[in-house]
Amino acid sequence: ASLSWRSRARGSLLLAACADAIGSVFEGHRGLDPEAVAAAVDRPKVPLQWTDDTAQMLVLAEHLAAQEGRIDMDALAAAFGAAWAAEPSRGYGPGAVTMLAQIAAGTPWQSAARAVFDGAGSLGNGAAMRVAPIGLLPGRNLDDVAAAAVTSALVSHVHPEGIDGAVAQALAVAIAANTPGTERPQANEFIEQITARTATAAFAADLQAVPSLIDGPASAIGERFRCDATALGAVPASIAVFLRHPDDPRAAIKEAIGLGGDTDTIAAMTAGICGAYCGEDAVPASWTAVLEQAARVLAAADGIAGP
Ligand code: R7I
Ligand code: MG
Ligand code: MG
Ligand code: MG
Repeated sequence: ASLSWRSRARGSLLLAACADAIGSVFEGHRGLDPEAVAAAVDRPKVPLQWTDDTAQMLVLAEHLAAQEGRIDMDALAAAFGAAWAAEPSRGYGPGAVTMLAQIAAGTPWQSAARAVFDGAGSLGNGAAMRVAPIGLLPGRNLDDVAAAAVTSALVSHVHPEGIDGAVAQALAVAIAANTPGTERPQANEFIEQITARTATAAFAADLQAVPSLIDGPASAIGERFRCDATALGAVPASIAVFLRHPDDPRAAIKEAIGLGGDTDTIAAMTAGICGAYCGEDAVPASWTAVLEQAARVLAAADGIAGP
């Protein structure tokens, strides 16, 4: 039977939220013990409490649902600011805190987003980590997805690499959601569809390295990419792990966390792509049962996927 769009949206948001929670225990650590990672995935710490990645992903999904798939940049920026102000201890990045505090205090996002990192704007992975809902809007072609990803990024991440991270991750989710479950995603084609729509030479080069990392050892991913809180360091690595384990979210999440570094975010982005490909039935029921605000995650998915 073919997967419904709703099942794919639910699978993506649920797995992203679960992986964020499971991966957050290891964020910032390097040289992780594979057995400790496997234990954390197979017997996670209960309840599954997610971080800023999922907090912002839910804000974006709920915004899109309320606006019938459109983005009102002023309202979206205000909603991110309000979510941070309500729960500032979700593990936000330092640039994000500076920017969201300004937005919450009434500074226009146009100046707040541009001011961080000495005026360069953030190249962090924050615009990418929250973007899955854009790849899950029904009836969009890949150019539409890329354009909406740019718009969603600009309220906080104006550096070209911060934007490219959101474009690449949104496209990965969209391509996965449009791949029939009977077909395995093909790495070269998957990457070409993304690089046709990213803007920077850095993203083109790193994404083009991904197909060579599908069959070798996982350690080669950690050697090629920084696996840190930057967009360039995290997004190509996440796509690589997905392409290695498209229909096995547990294996994908173990491998993503095992890279070390930005473990919640890389695991969440990897899992968000897996869920778009596999659908809701691939989410371990034992995880959903202990996931913080699981009903809200499901409602957010249904809100963007439609009936
Ligand atoms: O992008 P952002 O929201 O961070 C997301 C990360 C994820 O790991 C979450 O789980 C959470 O832990 O934070 O927040 P930013 O602070 O804007 O960017 C993240 C990091 O990217 C920063 O702390 C910097 O290390 C790095 N970074 C930059 N470094 C140098 N120059 C971002 N922009 C720059 C830059 O211009
Ligand atoms: Mg986080
Ligand atoms: Mg953090
Ligand atoms: Mg993180």
